[in-house]
Amino acid sequence: MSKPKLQIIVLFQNLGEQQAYFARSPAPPLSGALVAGLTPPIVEVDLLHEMVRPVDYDTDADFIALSFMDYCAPHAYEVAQEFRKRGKIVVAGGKYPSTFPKEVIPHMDSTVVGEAEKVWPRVVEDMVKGRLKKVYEAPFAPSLENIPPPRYDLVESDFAVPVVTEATRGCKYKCSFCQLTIQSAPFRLRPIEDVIGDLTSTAKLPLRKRKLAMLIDNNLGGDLGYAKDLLREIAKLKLWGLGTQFSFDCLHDDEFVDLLVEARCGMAFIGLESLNEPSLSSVHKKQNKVEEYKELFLKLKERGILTFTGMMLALDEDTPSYYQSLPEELDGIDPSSILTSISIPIPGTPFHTQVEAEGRIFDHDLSHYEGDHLVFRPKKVTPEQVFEAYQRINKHFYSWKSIFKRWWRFITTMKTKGSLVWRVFRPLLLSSILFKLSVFQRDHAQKKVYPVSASELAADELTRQESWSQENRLSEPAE
Ligand code: B12
Ligand code: SF4
Repeated sequence: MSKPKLQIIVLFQNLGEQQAYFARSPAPPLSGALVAGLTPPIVEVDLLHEMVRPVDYDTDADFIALSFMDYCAPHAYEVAQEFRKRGKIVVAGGKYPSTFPKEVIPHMDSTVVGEAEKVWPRVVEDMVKGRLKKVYEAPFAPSLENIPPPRYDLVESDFAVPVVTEATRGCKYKCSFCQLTIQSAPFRLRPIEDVIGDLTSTAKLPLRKRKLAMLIDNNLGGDLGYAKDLLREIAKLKLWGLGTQFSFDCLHDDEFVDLLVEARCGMAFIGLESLNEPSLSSVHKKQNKVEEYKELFLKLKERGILTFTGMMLALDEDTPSYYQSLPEELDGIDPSSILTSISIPIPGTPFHTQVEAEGRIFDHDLSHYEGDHLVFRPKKVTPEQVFEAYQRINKHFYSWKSIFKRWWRFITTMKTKGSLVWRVFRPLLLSSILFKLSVFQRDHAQKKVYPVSASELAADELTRQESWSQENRLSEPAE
């Protein structure tokens, strides 16, 4: 008899306009492959990332598992409804269902609250035996030992880097806009051998995919001693390229930076967020020091590590004059690529609590909380100024002239040690990553940012005053 089929869907959509938008990011998020890896073999498993292909309502799957974060929740409810109309059993999990379960539960057959590892095998068993409960609560901040390897073999071939994993969970910092501040789980480490196990459980993939990997930790450098030991082990794998992310202050530690090179790290995502000290203070991002940005980013450039950085607009201390000088200041720091986003008051964060209490949120449509819409009034700049700054910064940063100049600066500054083959191969690989990343970000910046016009703002205000009622608001985040 054939097994029942489970399809895991990781939702991803910008819902700001009529047509769907599927991002072409090089790597998938981890949740789908991870949940697939945790699934007991009593079901056949399939994995769909909406980042690269649309949801298929005609699937022959019996069960659907949806993974989503905040801004996709309204979309998730529609997707669940469509599947349930077709007689499928729909289960939800992920950051948003874990934070606001009361919002999600009515839309699903079952909702998993918290991290999947300890609870998912039981959910699948109950699903197959027809005794699914409405809610499953995972233990808070469980140990991260013995997590089975993610099912990279199920990840769509569109992703250039299917091998993503995480070594740690959580972060020791408390930036007020960050999702991690909501439930404040302790910083946890996975056994190094488990992480290496993930990075080597790739036999079913073609060689070019086995040799690239991403550690998608929130902050790999949360425990630098552990991070260094891990990087020493990763170095032995002789990957072609490793991407990772960590907080800016880790760059003070030369040994850590050198070990990144040993582990063949080619790209580091670091959230600079702002070049305006008062704006950084306003969100408690104390570990970032603007006067150190240039010098510490140069350390990475010299070692041949591309810097990809998050830049937030509409922070409370942003001013028109800061926006005016930002493009040139960014040129001085010279990150390889930027992800500019409009600050999101993620529900449940201290930042959200503050702007909500001050009555500054004018757009409560959760599908707009993706970093491309302005949903609240910043203190010192107008919505028009934010939108204009977004456009100007990206136009300047992602003009072909700037992209080529940046590439040239990178390639002429980086030094590579090792065999001749490696010294030739590495700059070629990094150049290709730099151009791909730039084209992706350029495309996103051109297509996906939504202006708030004065009349829209006024209409939003009116709607808010007239019809925004208490029951429309989100419940408190789960304890
Ligand atoms: C990869 C990634 C991305 C990718 C892909 C995201 C996507 N939409 O799929 C990209 C680069 C596109 C991205 C973009 C953004 N991201 Co992002 N991203 C991440 C990152 C680094 C890894 C996600 C991941 O794979 N985590 C690991 C998995 C295992 O964790 P998890 O998803 O929570 O899964 C666990 C549980 O939630 C649960 N679970 C999850 N799914 C399911 C499903 C089922 C059925 C079950 C049972 C359980 C379950 O079990 C899992 C294991 O315990 C996280 C940071 C992090 N390390 O988590 C940020 C993070 C998710 N991103 C975040 C943000 C803010 C953004 C942006 C809004 C940033 C911006 N301003 O532009 C944009 C969103 C833009 C957009 N249009 O999507 C925030 C949170 C967002 C939120 N609202 O909750 C995070 C947490 C970073 C942070 N510290 O604040 N991101
Ligand atoms: S350093 Fe990054 S992961 Fe840590 S709290 Fe701040 S934004 Fe979140």
